[in-house]
Amino acid sequence: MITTSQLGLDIQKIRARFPILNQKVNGQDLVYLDNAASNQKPIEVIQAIDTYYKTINSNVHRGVHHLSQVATDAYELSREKVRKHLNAAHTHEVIFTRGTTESINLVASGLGKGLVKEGDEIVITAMEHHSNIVPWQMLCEQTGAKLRVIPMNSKGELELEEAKQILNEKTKLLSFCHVSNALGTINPAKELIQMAHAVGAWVMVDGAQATPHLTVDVQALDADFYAFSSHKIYGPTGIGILYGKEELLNLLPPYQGGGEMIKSVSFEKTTYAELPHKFEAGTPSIAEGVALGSAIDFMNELGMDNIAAHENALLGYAHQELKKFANIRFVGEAKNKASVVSFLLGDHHPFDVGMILDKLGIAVRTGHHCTQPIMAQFEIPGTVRASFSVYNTFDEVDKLIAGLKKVEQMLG
Ligand code: 7TS
Repeated sequence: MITTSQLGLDIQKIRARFPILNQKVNGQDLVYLDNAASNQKPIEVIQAIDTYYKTINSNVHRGVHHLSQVATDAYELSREKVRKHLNAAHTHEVIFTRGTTESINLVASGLGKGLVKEGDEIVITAMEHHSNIVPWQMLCEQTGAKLRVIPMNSKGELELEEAKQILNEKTKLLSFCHVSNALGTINPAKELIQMAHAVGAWVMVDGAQATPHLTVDVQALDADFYAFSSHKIYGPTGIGILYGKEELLNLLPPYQGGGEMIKSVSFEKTTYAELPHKFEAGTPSIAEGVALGSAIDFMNELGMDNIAAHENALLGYAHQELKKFANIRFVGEAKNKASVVSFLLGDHHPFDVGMILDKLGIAVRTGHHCTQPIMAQFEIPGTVRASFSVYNTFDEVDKLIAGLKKVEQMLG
């Protein structure tokens, strides 16, 4: 058993910053391995929300009074932190949304207002979360455009040769996950973006599972749109980001109408605010936005490379130990993977495995992970998924393995 990270981070010290981890579940120390669904929050993020409401709560972009200005500054500082984190060219290319799902819907809905027409094609991949399927299906239903899907092989890697055939001059947009939530596959984002740009298509990247683990540089990738959720990167729920290139965000019509997003309103004509406010109707999640900035500070303090190195070590160790089960079936065996291991143990239903692990205090995700087409391709009802964050330990991987041995004893 390896007890500490050999990679420069003091994991016990990091764990101490996550109050939620220090608890018993069903009489056992909590082992939280459902990080791909939502990861836990360090004390700095929790305190940022507390401090916000205790000291600066006020509506943003409105008042000349002191609190409103301080709240606006704190909220806008977070936007700048996100810009820097993604290496976006401009702060106004960073739109606050409710999360990845809303970011994708914002773009799909905007394209539906005259930018996508019958005969156009929208391309996604076989490994998308429902959030990156359904909005495009709705857009296609509405406009008569056609949805096309880049297939993947049995390891859970995209078929790039087929992608070249599928992308063509009719393709209006390619949208794909940077990292798959169910398989852990890291997709070759830059290559896919180049392929789509070569046929004149725009590209949206679903970064929900990449931003917790990888350094993302939207300019180096040349992504047109990039979406992620705060709650998967140690930040609060209810807030996320849509990055978009300025010229494309200017082309897209507003998503929702209301306060904040206008320049002037009369009953005859309304004009819209400049970016980013054009896409931010209504009072936003201010405390959450401020706390997202603290989550980004947390990740930068640790270093994205250190986070990735620790998580990769955990993933490697988990694979090595899981392989020792004679009847394990891995779902997702791509060469390039991040932080997720999905598997089936014999013919035990994932729910049964998950329930027994829960009795042992071990939280894993079971089911289809909002990726039913992936499960259909592999002809399985779902998987057991363990996913790692920086605070997880090798000891916790050992507990997972011991838990699975118990599952075998109980279920045969
Ligand atoms: N895209 C991917 C790749 C995701 O993993 C998720 C959430 C979403 C989009 C949607 O993010 P949201 O924050 O807008 O809900 N994934 C998961 C998961 O794997 N288990 O629970 C949620």
